[in-house]
Amino acid sequence: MGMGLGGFQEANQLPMFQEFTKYQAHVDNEHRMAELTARCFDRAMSEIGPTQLNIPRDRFYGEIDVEIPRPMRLDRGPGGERSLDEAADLLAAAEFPVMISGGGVVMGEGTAQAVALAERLGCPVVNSYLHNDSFPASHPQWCGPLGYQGSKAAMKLIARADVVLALGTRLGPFGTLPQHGLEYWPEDARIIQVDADAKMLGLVKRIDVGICGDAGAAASALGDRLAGRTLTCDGNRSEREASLAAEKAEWEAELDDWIEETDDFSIDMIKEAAAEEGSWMHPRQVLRELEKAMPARVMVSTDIGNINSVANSYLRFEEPRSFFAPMSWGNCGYALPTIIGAKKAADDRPAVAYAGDGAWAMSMVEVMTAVRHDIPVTAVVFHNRQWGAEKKNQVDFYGRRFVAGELDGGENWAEIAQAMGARGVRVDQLEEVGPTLTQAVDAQMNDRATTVIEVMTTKELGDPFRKDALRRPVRFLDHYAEYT
Ligand SMILES: Cc1ncc(C[n+]2csc(CCOP(=O)(O)OP(=O)(O)O)c2C)c(N)n1
Ligand SMILES: [Mg+2]
Repeated sequence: MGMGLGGFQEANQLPMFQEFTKYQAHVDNEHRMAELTARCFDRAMSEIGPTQLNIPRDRFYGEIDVEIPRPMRLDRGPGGERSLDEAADLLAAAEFPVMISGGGVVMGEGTAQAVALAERLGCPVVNSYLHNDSFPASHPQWCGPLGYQGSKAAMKLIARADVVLALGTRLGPFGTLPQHGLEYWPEDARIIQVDADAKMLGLVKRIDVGICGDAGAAASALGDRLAGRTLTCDGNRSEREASLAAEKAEWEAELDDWIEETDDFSIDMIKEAAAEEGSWMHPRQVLRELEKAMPARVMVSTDIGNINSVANSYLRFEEPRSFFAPMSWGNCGYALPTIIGAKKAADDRPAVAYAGDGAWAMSMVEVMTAVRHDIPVTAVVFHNRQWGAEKKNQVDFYGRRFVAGELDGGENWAEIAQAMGARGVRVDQLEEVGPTLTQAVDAQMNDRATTVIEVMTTKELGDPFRKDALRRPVRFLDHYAEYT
């Protein structure tokens, strides 16, 4: 009744949420409450994203007599016959096919179908960006994630592809950009893209065949079309398997040896840390130790930041719905609240969140939510005393002109966690990293304890998010002349 009069907490919420919802409904009349509520859920499922139901306060009161609609769930098929036939022919003639397994495989619960098709093709399988749980990492054909801070093995193998099957992925820029100095996207390859959302087909990358369908259903339809056929790539299967295994072994060895960053800034930071009081670990070494100590069936959420991005190379999963990342939305403060939600949904699985110290400070009050509501989780906080990801841009593009990049308040995140009723452990010795994670996960599963593990790291920085998004500035003022 009072809309537009400036009452308490009045704001027009629809425009605020418009940009990041798939559908919005406003309840103008309580008699439409059930219909619009149902539509919001149906659209969230069919359009695969968030929807908003906007209910003015006074619409909550009153009695209505309606039939509550039953959920409507799309039965998504494999896609059109013509596009599936064309795709099957391309795959049958491919010398070096490569599969990208994306989030659509996870959301469509199509892992088994993706595995079966990959095995028929004997091809390398790479994960799309931050969908490391879209193919079992122990599978011999798994090569790791493509894109930012991804696997060199995945990139080198896809670079050789003559046909790419992009299964359930929008092929977003973050996941297809050059990385580790490799321009790996196979420009001359024939690209087959499968996505449940037609608007994603051919959006970022040129494609040859677009299949609008469910990733799992499309994989099995393609498998059916290839059954009984002799494929060109059957002829070179053993050579392809050998090069796949060799690339994987080489990348693993490189990760084992990649203890510290070697750019000028990182070298300076390592020296600085050595001269400082206290003990500081190399982020990559910590990530490797955490990886080794990850329990079976773990769910991991990662935040946005430099160390969290580097973590991409060290996170491997066996089952879908194990990896939660803010994706291209990129919101700091994502990991802890997300893992609390995941734990609530899957209480029988260990739940671990990674966050940088900056992002942690944006979100850590939720430790109290975990404690108060008995939703035990384990958080790892990378204490590098800086907004590292932002500073990386200032290193690469602005001559180390740091503006508000330091987080040097001397906080003790372990003690802050204890003050919120959780357990808190500070770790500054590499050999303690794995055992501390193991203990915290045991406490989570057996004593329902939430633990914050604070790991003390140097200020080394890995590659930045989007080298392509920044350029060196032209300085017109003497004051800034040296900052280029
Ligand atoms: C809500 C929000 N605010 C700001 C940013 C911009 N941002 C991206 S990464 C980053 C730095 C993160 O620092 P930290 O969490 O300490 O991780 P580090 O890079 O040091 O590993 C910031 C501020 C963002 N992505 N989201
Ligand atoms: Mg930080």
